[in-house]
Order: sequence, then C-alpha cells, then structure tokens
Amino acid sequence: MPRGALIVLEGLDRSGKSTQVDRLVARLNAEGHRARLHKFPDRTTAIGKMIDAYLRSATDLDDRAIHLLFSANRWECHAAIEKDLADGITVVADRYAFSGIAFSAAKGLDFTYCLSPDTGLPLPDTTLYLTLSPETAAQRGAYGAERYENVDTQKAVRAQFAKVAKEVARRHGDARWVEVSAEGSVEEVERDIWGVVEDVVRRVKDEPVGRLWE
Ligand code: 2DT
Ligand code: MG
Repeated sequence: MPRGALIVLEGLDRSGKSTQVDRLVARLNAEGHRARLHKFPDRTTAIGKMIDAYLRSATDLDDRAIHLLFSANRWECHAAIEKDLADGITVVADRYAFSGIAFSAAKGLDFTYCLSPDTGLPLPDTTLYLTLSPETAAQRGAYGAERYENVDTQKAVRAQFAKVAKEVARRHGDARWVEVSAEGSVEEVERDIWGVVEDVVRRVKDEPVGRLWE
C-alpha cells in the first residue's frame, strides 16, 4: 500500500503555524489523502506533562534534562507515527526535532550535542519553515506567557534555525527544507504550503521512510 508522507511545519512564534497545520490537515483530507495532526511537544503523555509544567514555569529543569525529555517525547510517539505512515496516513507534525535543536542551542547547548538524541527518528519528507520578520511578529501582538515567548529568545532561536536548515540540506539534501514566507495572508501562506505538500505526498508514496541524521 502507498505510504503516507511525514510533513513538518516549523517556525517562530506568531508565524501562524498552528493555523496552517489545521488548514493543511483539513485540505489533505478534503482532497482524499488521509491525514493526521501530531503536535510536539505532545503534552498528553506522562513525559509531555513534565514538559508542559516546564514551559509554564511551574517547574525548573536542567537544560540537558529538558532537551532529552523533548526528544524522549518524540521517541515515545515514533512507533505510532510510523504505523500511520505505513497505513497510508500522512502525518503533519506541528514542530519536530528541529525546534528541539533550535531552542536548546539558543540557550547555549552545543549544536552537535543537540542533534544526537533524535538520531534515527523518522525523517520528515519535507519541512516547511515559516519565516517572519521581527517587525511583522511584533505587529501581530504580544507574545504569550510561556517560557521562550519573548523577543530575545525568538531572535536567538531564529539564528539557530538557520544552522538547522544548513544541517538538513547537508545531510539530507536541499529539498527536505523549504522556506515559506509567513508575511502574507492566511490564504496566501496556505496556498504556498499546499503547492509544496501536494507534490511531496505524491512523490514519496513508494519510497521508504528515511532516518533523521543517518
Ligand atoms: P508550542 O508553543 O508549539 O506548544 O511549543 N520546544 C518544542 C523545544 O524547546 N524543544 C522541542 O523539542 C519542541 C518540540 C518551542 C512549546 C515550546 O517548546 C519549544 C516552543
Ligand atoms: Mg508557543
């Protein structure tokens, strides 16, 4: 049976990522591709609850400890994702290992260290990175109250995402990381995303799922 695609959306806060993942899943289903959304962190699991408490600043954790928990949160879900892909269901992930690297490296953890715990996870067939200027982000209103939701952190994370993009291209080829401008209207961004995803879903049907960083 033709497999589903693993499509990841990444981007800074206020880039409209949550709106776009919902629209993408609805569009895929409407066009006859079965699709399912998977948000990372997945806050519903036991590990996810620890992550949620950390993000709400209800608890403090060592930088490496929380980095590994975010990765463990992906590992506890990988079997379900791989089963969906094998069953022909396209999985749309709202964030993935790339956020894990960018946010931890932005705090000063070594970049190569940050890559390692996610090695071997299912490789996204494409990652759409929603880009947004700091000015537009500011116009879209105040950040939320969670950890990382402030201008300085977002700036540092943006710089790390640029390194992640290079690393993905170097290890897995240019086509795996696609920048999409999030400056336009919701409909414009949706159209640009669909232009990429429609092709990928068709193209990967008979290809094996790759392994991240391998
Ligand atoms: P949301 O606002 O999208 O719920 O994200 N994060 C996320 C990390 O630091 N490491 C990770 O591996 C992942 C997936 C990004 C919550 C915050 O968690 C950060 C923002
Ligand atoms: Mg957030």
